Amino acid sequence: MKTKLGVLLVLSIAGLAAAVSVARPAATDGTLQATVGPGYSINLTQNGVKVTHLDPGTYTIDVNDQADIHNFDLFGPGVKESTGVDTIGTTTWTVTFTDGTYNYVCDAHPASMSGKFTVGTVQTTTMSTPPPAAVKVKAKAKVTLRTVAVTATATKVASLDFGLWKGTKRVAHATAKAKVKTVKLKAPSAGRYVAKVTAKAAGKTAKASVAVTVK
Ligand SMILES: [Cu+2]
Repeated sequence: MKTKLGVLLVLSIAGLAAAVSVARPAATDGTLQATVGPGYSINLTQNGVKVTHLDPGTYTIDVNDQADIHNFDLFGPGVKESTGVDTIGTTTWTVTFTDGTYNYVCDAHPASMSGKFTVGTVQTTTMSTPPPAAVKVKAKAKVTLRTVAVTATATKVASLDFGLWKGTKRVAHATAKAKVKTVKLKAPSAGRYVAKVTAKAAGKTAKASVAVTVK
Protein backbone atom coordinates (compact mmCIF):
# COMPACT_ATOMS: atom_id res chain seq x y z
CA MET A 1 0.00 0.00 0.00
CA LYS A 2 2.79 2.33 0.95
CA THR A 3 4.61 1.55 -2.29
CA LYS A 4 1.45 2.06 -4.29
CA LEU A 5 0.81 5.42 -2.65
CA GLY A 6 4.39 6.37 -3.27
CA VAL A 7 4.12 5.46 -6.92
CA LEU A 8 0.85 7.34 -7.26
CA LEU A 9 2.40 10.35 -5.62
CA VAL A 10 5.41 10.26 -7.94
CA LEU A 11 3.15 9.81 -10.96
CA SER A 12 0.93 12.66 -9.83
CA ILE A 13 3.86 15.01 -9.37
CA ALA A 14 5.37 13.94 -12.68
CA GLY A 15 2.02 14.41 -14.36
CA LEU A 16 1.60 17.87 -12.89
CA ALA A 17 5.09 18.87 -13.97
CA ALA A 18 4.71 17.50 -17.50
CA ALA A 19 1.25 18.65 -18.38
CA VAL A 20 -0.80 20.57 -15.90
CA SER A 21 -3.68 20.86 -18.35
CA VAL A 22 -4.19 17.09 -18.74
CA ALA A 23 -7.43 16.14 -17.01
CA ARG A 24 -7.08 13.28 -14.60
CA PRO A 25 -9.63 10.48 -14.69
CA ALA A 26 -12.08 10.19 -11.82
CA ALA A 27 -10.42 8.63 -8.80
CA THR A 28 -10.90 4.90 -8.51
CA ASP A 29 -9.54 2.25 -6.22
CA GLY A 30 -7.99 0.40 -9.13
CA THR A 31 -8.30 -0.94 -12.61
CA LEU A 32 -9.12 -4.57 -13.31
CA GLN A 33 -8.83 -6.55 -16.53
CA ALA A 34 -11.70 -8.84 -17.44
CA THR A 35 -10.97 -11.14 -20.34
CA VAL A 36 -12.84 -14.01 -21.90
CA GLY A 37 -11.80 -16.12 -24.85
CA PRO A 38 -10.63 -16.72 -27.47
CA GLY A 39 -10.39 -20.18 -25.90
CA TYR A 40 -12.47 -21.51 -23.06
CA SER A 41 -10.93 -19.21 -20.48
CA ILE A 42 -12.34 -16.41 -18.36
CA ASN A 43 -10.16 -14.26 -16.14
CA LEU A 44 -10.35 -11.25 -13.90
CA THR A 45 -6.94 -9.84 -13.05
CA GLN A 46 -5.34 -6.78 -11.53
CA ASN A 47 -1.83 -5.99 -12.73
CA GLY A 48 -1.64 -9.49 -14.14
CA VAL A 49 -2.64 -11.20 -10.90
CA LYS A 50 -5.87 -13.14 -10.59
CA VAL A 51 -8.31 -11.25 -8.39
CA THR A 52 -9.31 -13.17 -5.29
CA HIS A 53 -10.00 -10.35 -2.85
CA LEU A 54 -10.49 -6.60 -3.14
CA ASP A 55 -11.06 -3.71 -0.82
CA PRO A 56 -14.50 -2.17 -1.15
CA GLY A 57 -14.52 0.75 -3.56
CA THR A 58 -15.05 1.91 -7.10
CA TYR A 59 -13.11 0.12 -9.80
CA THR A 60 -12.63 0.51 -13.52
CA ILE A 61 -12.81 -2.76 -15.38
CA ASP A 62 -11.32 -3.01 -18.86
CA VAL A 63 -13.31 -5.76 -20.48
CA ASN A 64 -12.01 -7.73 -23.44
CA ASP A 65 -14.47 -10.26 -24.84
CA GLN A 66 -12.45 -12.09 -27.48
CA ALA A 67 -14.91 -14.78 -28.52
CA ASP A 68 -18.30 -14.89 -30.19
CA ILE A 69 -19.26 -18.00 -28.25
CA HIS A 70 -18.40 -16.69 -24.77
CA ASN A 71 -19.25 -13.69 -22.65
CA PHE A 72 -18.15 -12.07 -19.42
CA ASP A 73 -20.95 -11.82 -16.88
CA LEU A 74 -20.04 -10.18 -13.58
CA PHE A 75 -22.51 -10.11 -10.72
CA GLY A 76 -22.65 -9.64 -6.98
CA PRO A 77 -23.91 -7.11 -4.42
CA GLY A 78 -24.94 -3.99 -6.37
CA VAL A 79 -23.21 -5.08 -9.58
CA LYS A 80 -24.63 -6.71 -12.71
CA GLU A 81 -22.61 -6.29 -15.89
CA SER A 82 -22.20 -8.52 -18.91
CA THR A 83 -21.05 -8.63 -22.49
CA GLY A 84 -22.93 -10.43 -25.25
CA VAL A 85 -22.23 -14.10 -25.90
CA ASP A 86 -22.18 -13.73 -29.68
CA THR A 87 -20.26 -10.49 -29.79
CA ILE A 88 -16.60 -9.61 -29.64
CA GLY A 89 -15.20 -6.38 -28.37
CA THR A 90 -13.82 -4.25 -25.61
CA THR A 91 -15.68 -2.09 -23.16
CA THR A 92 -15.13 -0.40 -19.82
CA TRP A 93 -17.25 -0.81 -16.75
CA THR A 94 -17.12 1.34 -13.66
CA VAL A 95 -18.40 -0.63 -10.72
CA THR A 96 -18.61 -0.15 -6.98
CA PHE A 97 -17.85 -3.24 -4.94
CA THR A 98 -19.10 -3.59 -1.39
CA ASP A 99 -18.60 -6.32 1.21
CA GLY A 100 -19.55 -9.65 -0.27
CA THR A 101 -18.78 -12.33 -2.81
CA TYR A 102 -18.79 -11.58 -6.54
CA ASN A 103 -18.97 -14.12 -9.32
CA TYR A 104 -18.16 -14.01 -13.00
CA VAL A 105 -19.12 -16.58 -15.55
CA CYS A 106 -19.48 -17.19 -19.23
CA ASP A 107 -23.23 -17.63 -19.51
CA ALA A 108 -22.77 -20.15 -22.34
CA HIS A 109 -20.46 -22.35 -20.28
CA PRO A 110 -21.09 -21.54 -16.62
CA ALA A 111 -20.00 -24.95 -15.39
CA SER A 112 -16.49 -24.73 -16.81
CA MET A 113 -15.91 -20.99 -17.17
CA SER A 114 -16.34 -19.16 -13.91
CA GLY A 115 -14.53 -17.45 -11.11
CA LYS A 116 -15.22 -15.53 -7.95
CA PHE A 117 -13.65 -13.16 -5.49
CA THR A 118 -14.50 -11.53 -2.20
CA VAL A 119 -14.66 -7.86 -1.31
CA GLY A 120 -14.08 -6.37 2.10
CA THR A 121 -15.25 -8.36 5.08
CA VAL A 122 -17.05 -11.51 4.09
CA GLN A 123 -18.59 -14.12 6.30
CA THR A 124 -17.02 -17.29 4.96
CA THR A 125 -18.40 -20.73 5.56
CA THR A 126 -14.99 -22.35 5.92
CA MET A 127 -15.07 -24.73 8.86
CA SER A 128 -12.11 -24.68 11.14
CA THR A 129 -11.19 -26.80 14.11
CA PRO A 130 -11.73 -24.78 17.26
CA PRO A 131 -8.57 -24.20 19.27
CA PRO A 132 -8.20 -26.39 22.33
CA ALA A 133 -10.00 -24.94 25.31
CA ALA A 134 -7.79 -23.37 27.93
CA VAL A 135 -7.37 -25.37 31.09
CA LYS A 136 -9.10 -24.17 34.24
CA VAL A 137 -8.46 -25.32 37.77
CA LYS A 138 -10.09 -25.05 41.18
CA ALA A 139 -8.39 -25.58 44.51
CA LYS A 140 -9.83 -26.85 47.77
CA ALA A 141 -8.05 -27.55 51.00
CA LYS A 142 -8.88 -29.46 54.14
CA VAL A 143 -6.79 -29.17 57.27
CA THR A 144 -6.32 -32.10 59.65
CA LEU A 145 -3.93 -31.20 62.47
CA ARG A 146 -0.80 -30.10 60.53
CA THR A 147 -1.71 -31.84 57.30
CA VAL A 148 -3.26 -29.80 54.53
CA ALA A 149 -5.02 -31.96 51.95
CA VAL A 150 -5.14 -29.89 48.76
CA THR A 151 -7.43 -30.98 45.98
CA ALA A 152 -6.99 -29.63 42.48
CA THR A 153 -9.83 -30.07 40.04
CA ALA A 154 -8.83 -29.20 36.47
CA THR A 155 -11.00 -29.15 33.37
CA LYS A 156 -8.64 -31.60 31.67
CA VAL A 157 -5.63 -33.73 32.49
CA ALA A 158 -2.90 -31.30 33.40
CA SER A 159 0.52 -31.08 34.97
CA LEU A 160 -0.40 -30.01 38.48
CA ASP A 161 1.92 -28.20 40.83
CA PHE A 162 0.88 -27.90 44.47
CA GLY A 163 2.54 -25.51 46.87
CA LEU A 164 1.86 -24.64 50.46
CA TRP A 165 2.99 -21.10 51.15
CA LYS A 166 3.48 -19.17 54.31
CA GLY A 167 3.91 -15.57 53.24
CA THR A 168 6.50 -15.60 50.47
CA LYS A 169 7.99 -18.92 51.51
CA ARG A 170 6.97 -22.24 50.05
CA VAL A 171 7.03 -24.77 52.85
CA ALA A 172 5.73 -27.84 51.04
CA HIS A 173 5.45 -28.91 47.43
CA ALA A 174 4.08 -31.73 45.29
CA THR A 175 3.41 -32.39 41.63
CA ALA A 176 1.09 -34.71 39.74
CA LYS A 177 -0.31 -35.27 36.28
CA ALA A 178 -4.04 -35.67 36.61
CA LYS A 179 -7.39 -34.01 36.13
CA VAL A 180 -8.40 -34.32 39.76
CA LYS A 181 -5.80 -34.93 42.43
CA THR A 182 -5.48 -34.59 46.18
CA VAL A 183 -2.07 -34.27 47.78
CA LYS A 184 -1.22 -33.96 51.44
CA LEU A 185 1.17 -31.19 52.34
CA LYS A 186 2.69 -30.81 55.80
CA ALA A 187 2.55 -27.45 57.51
CA PRO A 188 5.63 -27.01 59.70
CA SER A 189 3.84 -24.91 62.28
CA ALA A 190 0.58 -23.31 63.16
CA GLY A 191 -0.42 -20.24 61.21
CA ARG A 192 -2.03 -18.93 58.08
CA TYR A 193 -1.06 -20.64 54.83
CA VAL A 194 -2.07 -20.40 51.21
CA ALA A 195 -2.30 -23.55 49.14
CA LYS A 196 -1.52 -22.68 45.53
CA VAL A 197 -2.24 -24.89 42.55
CA THR A 198 -0.88 -24.40 39.06
CA ALA A 199 -2.26 -26.48 36.20
CA LYS A 200 -0.54 -26.64 32.80
CA ALA A 201 -2.02 -28.32 29.74
CA ALA A 202 -1.38 -27.80 26.03
CA GLY A 203 0.74 -24.74 26.66
CA LYS A 204 -1.93 -23.08 28.80
CA THR A 205 -1.60 -22.32 32.48
CA ALA A 206 -4.25 -21.84 35.13
CA LYS A 207 -3.83 -21.01 38.77
CA ALA A 208 -5.95 -21.25 41.88
CA SER A 209 -5.31 -20.78 45.54
CA VAL A 210 -7.05 -21.26 48.82
CA ALA A 211 -6.21 -19.89 52.26
CA VAL A 212 -6.05 -22.23 55.23
CA THR A 213 -5.38 -21.89 58.92
CA VAL A 214 -3.33 -24.51 60.70
CA LYS A 215 -3.83 -24.56 64.47
CU1 LIG B 1 -18.13 -19.72 -22.84
